[in-house]
Amino acid sequence: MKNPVRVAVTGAAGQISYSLLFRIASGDMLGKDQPVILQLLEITPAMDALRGVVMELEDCAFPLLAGTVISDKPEEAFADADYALLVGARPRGPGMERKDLLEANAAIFSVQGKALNAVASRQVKVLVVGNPANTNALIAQRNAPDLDPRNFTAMTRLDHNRALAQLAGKTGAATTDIRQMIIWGNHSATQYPDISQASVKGDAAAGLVPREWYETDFIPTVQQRGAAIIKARGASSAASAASSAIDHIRDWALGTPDGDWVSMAVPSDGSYGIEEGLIYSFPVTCKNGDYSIVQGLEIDAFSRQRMTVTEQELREERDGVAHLLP
Ligand code: NAX
Repeated sequence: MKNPVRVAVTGAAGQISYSLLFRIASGDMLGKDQPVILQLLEITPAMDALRGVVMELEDCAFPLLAGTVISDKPEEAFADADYALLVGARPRGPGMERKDLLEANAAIFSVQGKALNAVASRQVKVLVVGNPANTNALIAQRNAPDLDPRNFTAMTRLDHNRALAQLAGKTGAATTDIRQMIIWGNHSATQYPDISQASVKGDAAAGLVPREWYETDFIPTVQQRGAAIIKARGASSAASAASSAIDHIRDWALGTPDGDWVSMAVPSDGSYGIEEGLIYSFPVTCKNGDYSIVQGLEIDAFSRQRMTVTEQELREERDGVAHLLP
């Protein structure tokens, strides 16, 4: 058996974590041969609820769960963390403007970025799930100057998986028949789900579905899926978000399959003309615990326009919290 790794999760008493923690502890994320120590962060008023979650984790008697730490202090929860899944965030309250939401979260993620910088493993892999995920990841990254910026990512894998499900449904295929889906940009309604590179059982996806369906049904359905779930369920996506977080870290740590890629929001290196430093979702391949942005894809005018819209939104979010960035 391998030595245990430390996995920090914030917002650990929330609804995504209620699904996520059990999947991590059962080995779905890092493999059935990898013991884990969970290091769980919550705000002080949620510590009792968190103790209840830990009781349930104990009661599962997971063979791979080598320990559990709970804390309301980021420096304790992130100590020597190999992975940090930043799920907790400030939700939008009544009367709260987008700007207020950005600022409230900037405060949380600057504190957490500093704590990661101080105490986490120097190789820590960070996934931000809490919204606005891309900009929260940017804030955490900028507050962690001693860590490699490439180790800060945000989650667009749920959008990627939603896109796979929509295309599979339309073409009567299985999601596993689809390769090379892309989500570009922000995890928000401006994201651009792009099927121009995708194939279904080896055939170009764009040739299998009507263009009109793609533009007026597929793209808005994927963009608005989160809102549709809130409307139907009365609560935001939780199990699917947890499942996608598992997928994101698993593929980053253990690699993507040959001939395919996944979508991850990562610091732009200027690829495809996207402003350097923005946390922007790209197609990536992963190997040996590292990712590379897929290069050389042809971008037509339709795609370029949508990629720019979502880039512009990320610029505006960043500029909205510029006074809080070091
Ligand atoms: P919940 O409100 O159920 O849970 C959030 C938890 O975070 C709460 O228990 C809260 O006490 C805790 N928390 C708040 N501030 C904290 C802090 N400073 N440190 C530690 N913990 C803190 O929300 P849940 O449904 O679990 O969603 C969590 C976040 O994921 C939200 O921001 C949500 O918008 C976001 N999502 C992101 C998705 C993505 O694809 N990137 C999809 C799903 C989800 O909407």
